[in-house]
Amino acid sequence: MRYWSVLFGLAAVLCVLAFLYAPFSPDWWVPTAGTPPHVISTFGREIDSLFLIILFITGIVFIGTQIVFVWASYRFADERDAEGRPLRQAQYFHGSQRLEVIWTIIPAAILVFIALYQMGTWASIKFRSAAPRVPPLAEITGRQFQWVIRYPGPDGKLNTGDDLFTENDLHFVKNHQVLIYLKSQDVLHSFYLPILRIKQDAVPGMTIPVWFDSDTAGQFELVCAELCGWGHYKMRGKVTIHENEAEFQKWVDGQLAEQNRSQLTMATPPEGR
Ligand SMILES: [Cu+2]
Repeated sequence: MRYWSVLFGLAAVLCVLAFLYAPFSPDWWVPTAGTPPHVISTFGREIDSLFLIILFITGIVFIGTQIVFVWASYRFADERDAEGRPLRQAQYFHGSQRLEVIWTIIPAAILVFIALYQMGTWASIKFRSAAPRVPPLAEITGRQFQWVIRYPGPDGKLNTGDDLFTENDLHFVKNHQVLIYLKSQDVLHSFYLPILRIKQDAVPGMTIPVWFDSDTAGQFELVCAELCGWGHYKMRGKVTIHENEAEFQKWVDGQLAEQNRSQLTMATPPEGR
């Protein structure tokens, strides 16, 4: 049955074509900001280059193993003579220790290489010592099922009476280092900004700093990447990256006015009562 080897070969060719096409498709991996650039943050570029290196290594291994696989299934296909007897006798052998050592050491070496190679990127995204020394933009609390975002009010300080609250609505300014504090009120959530390649679990009882930047203004997605209950899908927020500080401040002022107005109407009893 030589046909099988042809089928396996075609499947492998299809996979490789998909690999090769992927980087040229605008939404090839996670949402992107048009083409080019695929990615709009410092960490995003580092993460994507790590991703490409791993894709390259696994791609080479895939192509190599598929070639051997297709060749073997073609070369050693079951063949019979006119009377239906096999042309070849199967042979048993015990395996090769040398080969096993080789194919254990090579993947181990590749894993060690990747582990060491990504350390710098990991440190710059996750080590608290790498956090930018800037005042926090906001405190973001995940809860079933929304992101509650608390910005400092006019006094510029978080956790004071004049803070601004929004739901699922994150704003910041492009080309600025952004620092937020991440919390959870109930269960595990995961703060995920796909366009910036930022993902961090929100853990009940912990306040976790998260930092990022963006070199492009626009509107993108903020999602929860941890199945956190029946309404998990509702934890989809909007990220607005403003062109400049003034534009951002205008938005903050508008929201603050809105917030104060609604608080006033709540505090004032309706007429005639
Ligand atoms: Cu969630």
